[in-house]
Amino acid sequence: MSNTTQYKLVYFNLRTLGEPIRMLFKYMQIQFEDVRIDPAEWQGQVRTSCKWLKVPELHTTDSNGKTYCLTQTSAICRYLANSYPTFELMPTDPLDQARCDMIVDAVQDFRMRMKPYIVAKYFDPEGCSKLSQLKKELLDDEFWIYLKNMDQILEEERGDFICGEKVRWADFFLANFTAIWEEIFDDENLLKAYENLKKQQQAVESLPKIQEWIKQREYTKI
Ligand SMILES: N[C@@H](CCC(=O)N[C@@H](CS)C(=O)NCC(=O)O)C(=O)O
Repeated sequence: MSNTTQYKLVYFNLRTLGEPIRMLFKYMQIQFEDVRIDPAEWQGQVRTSCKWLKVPELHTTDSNGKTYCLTQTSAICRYLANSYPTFELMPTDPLDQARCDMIVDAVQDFRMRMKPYIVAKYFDPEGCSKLSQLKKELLDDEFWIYLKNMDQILEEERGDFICGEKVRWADFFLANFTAIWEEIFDDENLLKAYENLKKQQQAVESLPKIQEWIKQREYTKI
């Protein structure tokens, strides 16, 4: 991969699915254009200009001027990890690769499950009335199973990260979402019973380049 490749990330002014990609760029110190769409402008031409009517999109231009538009967050993350092997963000062991995919897919499943709660909390002016019931349904039902299973996957490894002592691409994804979950449920003790998840989040946030990025980035609720 040429280091003259240019990157443009298109996403909303949110952390959610854009942030794991931004963190990868920041960790590897690779320049990228961080385009943030105003949600008010999303409907209409901005939306239809997106290949699959969804963001994130990663536009790349290589040193020969060839351009690509990549979609699907985990595909973009894996592409970046594979493009710069010196950072060892893509594990070589197939089991570790599966561990990364398993965690990221579980987070994505739960993200979909949470959508009604997020819409009620942040995007529906009348959502307040439904919020406590939706929160109860999520927390009483599946959420703890997801947290417990992910915590156990981390427990199997002797290190702070998903695959042990070395940070991998999926670590940015997981740490981003556990931090968001603590905030959207207004509960800084959400991970108290899931020590391995908390340790993983803190290990990612303590990486010097990530620490620097967290200090400088604009705060967004999700
Ligand atoms: N599977 C896709 C999901 C992308 C997605 O759902 N993006 C949302 C933002 S988080 C979006 O574009 N929503 C606007 C819409 O659906 O109109 C991925 O992982 O990138």
